[in-house]
Amino acid sequence: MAQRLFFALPVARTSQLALLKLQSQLAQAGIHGRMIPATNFHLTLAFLGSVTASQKDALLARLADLTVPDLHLELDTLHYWAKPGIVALGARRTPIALGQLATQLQQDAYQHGLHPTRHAFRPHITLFRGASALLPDLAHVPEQPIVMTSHSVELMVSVNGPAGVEYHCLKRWQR
Ligand code: 3AM
Repeated sequence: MAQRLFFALPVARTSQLALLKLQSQLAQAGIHGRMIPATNFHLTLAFLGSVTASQKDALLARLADLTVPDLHLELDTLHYWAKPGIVALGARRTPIALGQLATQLQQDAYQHGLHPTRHAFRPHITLFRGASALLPDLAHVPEQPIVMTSHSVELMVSVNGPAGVEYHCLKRWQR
């Protein structure tokens, strides 16, 4: 059976706490939508779409020696994408190593018949889905960047559990 897979950076507990604080600040400021639970916070590098067992085995063999750089990112700006109603915390500046890693994984997917990514990589962590438009007075939120450091990349599977979508790590590459 095929699985819905994506590559992501996990979010460390300290960053999760800062993101939860920001989420409640945004909710109090009037953002209505589904709050993403902290266990689902992640930074997507490449979405692979529906992947069969044999495609997954081939992917894991190809990427067995994936090099994970030290990744350090300042999350300092809010994004709002109207169609899915996503409110996300993003980065004004994409570190070169992070952009290269995302491109490598997206190109690998494309070259092997998996989901093609058609838009430029914009690192972000989704905080709300199905949200109403951002209020103008949130232009200066967050007041302080949330610093994210990562030493690992994860291959994640998205499954529909009883309480909604759940993400589980299938494989982790450590620096
Ligand atoms: O919350 P984010 O955006 O980080 O990016 C989407 C999502 O994470 C991406 O996969 C992640 C886990 O669901 N994604 C989902 N559907 C997608 C699609 N059809 C998609 N990316 C591109 N096209």
